[in-house]
Amino acid sequence: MKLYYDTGTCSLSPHIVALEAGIALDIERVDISRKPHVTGSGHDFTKVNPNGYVPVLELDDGSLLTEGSAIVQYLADLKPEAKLAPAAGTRERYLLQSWLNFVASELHKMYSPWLFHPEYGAQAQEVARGKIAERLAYVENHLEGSGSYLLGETFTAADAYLFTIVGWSAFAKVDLSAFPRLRAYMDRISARPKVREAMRAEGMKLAA
Ligand SMILES: N[C@@H](CCC(=O)N[C@@H](CS)C(=O)NCC(=O)O)C(=O)O
Repeated sequence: MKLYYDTGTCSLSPHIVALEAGIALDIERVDISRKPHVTGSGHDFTKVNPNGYVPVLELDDGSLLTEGSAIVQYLADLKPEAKLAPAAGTRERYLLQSWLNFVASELHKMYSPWLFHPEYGAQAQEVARGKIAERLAYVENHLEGSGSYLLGETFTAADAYLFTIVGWSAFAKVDLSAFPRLRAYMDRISARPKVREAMRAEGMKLAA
């Protein structure tokens, strides 16, 4: 299996899930800052994903799976014993999907494009930061009752995704000082050996 990724982007989430699950994964970088997008091996990335974005998972039979929320569930279901996703059909699985969708639509797409494209201007960025702060307050409140992770004491695919997106905060100038539980959650996840391994493999800077 191969994951098309770019360093520190949302594709870090499936990368973490694969390593946490013990799944051997080839990775190929796509420099999404360069247009047209070209894969590390020199191929036109739009042939892989016509939408031009990572992550994309290429399965061993050559078929392709896109959309991070689907990819992490696919990977998690390959190794149920790793408990990265509750069993399909259970109420807990719907809670996982609820969080994945929350992160995708309420956070991921609020940080990006607004905070990564200066051409939107300072006013749009401040509106986005305000909306993100509201959503992070909701997460902060949830973490008060949930335990160490979003679904309780077990790290799941939803945590890999939330960690990845909230990890953009310093770059995007999103202030986390009002969210002590969220900051402790980020520290807890960034200390996980497989999370560090994924970040190192992508060439990211690790906290001491
Ligand atoms: N809907 C997609 C969005 C993925 C996405 O936004 N990927 C960004 C990196 S975080 C990207 O590759 N952007 C490059 C582009 O759109 O050209 C998903 O949830 O997987």
